Parts: sequence; C-alpha cells; structure tokens
Amino acid sequence: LLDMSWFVESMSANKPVDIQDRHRLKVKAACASLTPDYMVPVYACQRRTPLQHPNRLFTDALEILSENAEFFESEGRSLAFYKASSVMKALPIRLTSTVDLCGLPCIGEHSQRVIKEILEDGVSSEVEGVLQSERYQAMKVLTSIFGVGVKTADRWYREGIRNFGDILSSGQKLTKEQEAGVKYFKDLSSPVTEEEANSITDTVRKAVASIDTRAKVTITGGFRRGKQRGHDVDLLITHPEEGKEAGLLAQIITILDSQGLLLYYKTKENTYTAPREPPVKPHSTLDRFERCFSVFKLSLPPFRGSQEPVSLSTPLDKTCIATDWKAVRVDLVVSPCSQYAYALLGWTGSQHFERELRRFAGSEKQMALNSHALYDRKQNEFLSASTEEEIFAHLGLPFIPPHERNA
Ligand code: DCT
Ligand code: MG
Repeated sequence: LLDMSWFVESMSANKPVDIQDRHRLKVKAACASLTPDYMVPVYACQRRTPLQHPNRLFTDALEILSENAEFFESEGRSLAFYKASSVMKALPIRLTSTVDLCGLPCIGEHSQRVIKEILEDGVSSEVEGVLQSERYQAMKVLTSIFGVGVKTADRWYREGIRNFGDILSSGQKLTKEQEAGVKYFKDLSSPVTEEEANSITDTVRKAVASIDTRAKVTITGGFRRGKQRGHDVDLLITHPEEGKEAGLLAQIITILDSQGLLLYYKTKENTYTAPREPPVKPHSTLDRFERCFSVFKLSLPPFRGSQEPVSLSTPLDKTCIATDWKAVRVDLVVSPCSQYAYALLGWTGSQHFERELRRFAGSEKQMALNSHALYDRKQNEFLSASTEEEIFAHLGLPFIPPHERNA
C-alpha cells in the first residue's frame, strides 16, 4: 500500500532524508486505513484544509478546550488542542475508530482521550464540563466585546463581572474602543454575512476610487477563504506605484466619516521602514502597516434593521429597537505594493495557517516570515515576491489556495 519511491530515491541519491519525509513515512503507514495514498504533513501550511470537513464533531470539541485553555492564558495547552483540531480538519473522511488516529501528527494523548470518548459516547464529558462552567461562559461573552482581550476579561471576572449587564451596572472605566464594543454589542456579536461584507467593500472601493482610480481594495480574512460569515471585514488597500499609498487612508477616512459611515474608528501609523536588518521577532504575529480599526454603519433594507445603540444606562431588554442600519467591525490596512503579496498572505489567514507558515519558515528553512517580508537567514537576504505563489515557492511549499487555508 505504501508508495516508498520518494524514500528509495532520496536514499539512492545519497540525500539526507528530510525530517518531514521521515514523519510522512510513519503517517502514511498509519493512515493506510483512511485511504491508501493520503498523507498528513506535520505543518498546517503543508496541508489543504477546506472549510467543510467531515470531522466537525471532534474539531468543535477540541476547539472549545483550546479556547478554554486560552481563557486561562495557558498558551501551550491551547495551541496543542488547536493543532489536533487542525489536523482533523484536513482529514478527507470521517474518523470512525481510534485506530485511524495512530500516527497522525500533532494529536497528543489528551486530545486522543477526548476523541476516543466522543467516538464511544458521542460527547466528551470534559467539554461538557467546560461548556457548563461559569468561568467559560463569562469569559466567552466578555472576550467577544470589541476591545476586550483575555487579560481584561479575566480581571473583570475576578471582580465579579459575569455578563454584559454586569459591565453596564458595574461602572467599569472603559476605553473608547470598549465603549464602542458595549454600545454596539448586539450588532457586533451577530455574524457579518458575505453579502454585508461585499456591500461594505463596494462602499470603501467607491471612496478609494474617488481619490485615486489606480488604488486597489481587496477583501482578505475569512471571506477570502470562502467563509460565508465572519466576525469582521478585513480590507487590504494598496497602490501600484510604490509610495502613492501613503496618505490614502486619511483621505478614505475623511470621505467615509463625512458620509456618516464611521461609528467609531482608531488609526495606527505605519511603523515599518524598508528593512535593512533581519526581522528580530520572526514569530511575531503583529504587523506594522498603517491601519484603521473601525465600527462601520452599514445601511440595511428597513425590514432587516438591527439594534438601537445601547447607552451605558439602557436596560438590556430595551436594546433591540429595529433600525435601518447595522454596526459592523471593519479593519482597513494599507500596504505599499512591494509588500502587498506578503500582506495579502498574512491577512488571509487562517490565524493558525499563518502561525504555521512562520513556524515552517523558521524551523525548516531558516527563514523569517511576517506580513511585510521573507528573510533568508542562510543567504542573508530579503526575498521579494509580487504574488502569493512566489512566496510559497520561496518556502519550497506547494501553493495552497485561500479556500484551502482554513486550518
Ligand atoms: N491574523 C494573524 N494572527 C492573528 C490575528 C489575525 O495572522 N493573531 C491574520 C489572519 C487572519 C487575518 O489576520 C484577519 O484576522 P481575523 O479577522 O481575526 O480572522 P478571520 O479569519 O478573518 O476570522 P473572522 O471570519 O472571524 O473575521
Ligand atoms: Mg476577519
């Protein structure tokens, strides 16, 4: 059943066997029961991960455990569960036996126990326990508020805040971002549809075209990966002439604001200057592009209207008065065209796919990747790219199209 030709070839050519290939050998043997030719590479950026897959029962459970570990700021545990889930998302058929698990990469003992229990009982008692726990439920609500991260939510939880109403009544001092998050909570916690994302993209495109017809707006994030729903709209803006992108964002904001479309916004300057030094933190997830985090006012047909904004003194049961608009989180990011391919790759996600790309570049290729550039530590040079395909080629990876990056 095993195709060993790659192994024989590499041995007869006296080439060292890559650690990936050695692992693949093991995995291929173990997965023979799944499908004879199916291999599961170790890094998520080597795998094709579609949006729809047959193992959602297991991946949903593992991701709840991952999220719960994150709520306890246990990054390693959170990542371990997520990695296990991500491998299962790439499996082409539904797992029916623990025998199929043997040899799959990244599925640790704890994840295997959870999967086994689901196979036997249909549910995992640990996951059920997490879902019932007061802390998980509270952290889930609190961290879903725009501007509230795990640290803040944890502090609030320890101060006795459990839900949205508690924040309103506690008199907490909120940042401007959190105030917007609270004010538009209902809208921001309902998913953004593809139709809504496209409508916002069109509006931003019109504003951009009125400034410079050559400037380009691309939808990135989950919608570029084929998701039909998301928590926000991520738009990447560039200009074909290097340097002409500077100043665009301020003009776009002026136009959108004058149309009354920005309920809240905060900008961040570009802090990335053309690099002369190798990137210091190759695994850093933050990029330094000029950007605008906003809450956008999206017009809706009257019958589809949404919430009246919540004032801090508004009782919760009075917060659902229909209006003809909906608040939507929109991120605008500006990239010079020389960094555009890297920005597009970095902003398309998924977050785990990006993390794995950076890990693969660093550990397997001695390269440092971020959303601005790729640096080759062996050759001591930056590798330029004008398309995503070129970046995958620089990394020696087969190209994975956006809709298969749902790792
Ligand atoms: N990103 C990343 N690392 C992070 C956060 C984000 O690499 N820590 C990248 C990958 C996705 C992209 O930025 C946009 O981020 P989100 O909007 O949070 O993700 P999404 O995939 O678009 O998810 P959603 O559909 O919920 O918006
Ligand atoms: Mg998004």
